[in-house]
Amino acid sequence: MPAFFSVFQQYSSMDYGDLTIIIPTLNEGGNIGRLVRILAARYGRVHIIVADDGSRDRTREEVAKCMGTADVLFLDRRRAAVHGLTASVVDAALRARTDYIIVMDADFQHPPEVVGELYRKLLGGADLAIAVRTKVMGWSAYRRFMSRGIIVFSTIVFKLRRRPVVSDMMSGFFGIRTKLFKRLIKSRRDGFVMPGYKVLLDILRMDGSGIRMSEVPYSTFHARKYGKSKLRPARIADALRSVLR
Ligand SMILES: Nc1nc2c(ncn2[C@@H]2O[C@H](COP(=O)(O)OP(=O)(O)OP(=O)(O)O)[C@@H](O)[C@H]2O)c(=O)[nH]1
Ligand SMILES: [Mg+2]
Repeated sequence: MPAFFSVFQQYSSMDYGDLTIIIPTLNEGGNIGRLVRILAARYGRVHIIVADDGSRDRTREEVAKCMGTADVLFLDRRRAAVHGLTASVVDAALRARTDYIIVMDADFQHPPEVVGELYRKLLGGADLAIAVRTKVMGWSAYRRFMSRGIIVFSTIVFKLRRRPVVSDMMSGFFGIRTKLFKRLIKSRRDGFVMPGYKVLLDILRMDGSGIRMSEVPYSTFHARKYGKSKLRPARIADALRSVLR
């Protein structure tokens, strides 16, 4: 049998029923419906939680339209005490009933096809599987400089503190064993910078010892097709908090 055919068979026969994909959203009406449909079509029995922080556009309606074809839960955090990407992901993770979780953005900067690779790493024994950007197309020089700077800074700080480092410390696209994630949330809740958006950094900072990590490289376009960027200077301060807490 040709090699490519056996790889295809391996992928097509995989069961994703033990996986929950968490997607934090804030005004992603132009992206979320298409993303949920693509994930459901590609990953069969996968569970999806859209953790929404009070979008004022049609995000909720777009998710509702998918409910017939996808196993998707709209987690309405409009009235949550703390808003933020990390708080939303933590909230959704506590509701996951599967053994594995993958966290990804709604705006297609995280390619849906990489989800399968991350899941295979988790099934293969990784506690934490991180999608790492090898090439980002479409970034301004300023954005590239800021990203590089904070990656270098966090790597130095983590090495000095004997914390684990990965090649893309700022990744927001990763998979984790649900048990590990819930244990961290319950025992080290104050270790998460809840209004922040660097949940992976928080996890690495808290529980480095002995966790098995694996990386999946990918390249991406960083220009959004729909919707506005939520990148603000306050976010950079939150990222620094995640490095230094
Ligand atoms: N629940 C929740 N989701 C958020 C919040 N801020 C951003 N998001 C979502 O988190 C993901 C990442 O946010 P982005 O704004 O794309 O961040 P980014 O990729 O660094 O910036 P861009 O270059 O503009 O895409 C997207 O799915 C957003 O909709 C928030 O405060 N709460
Ligand atoms: Mg984005």
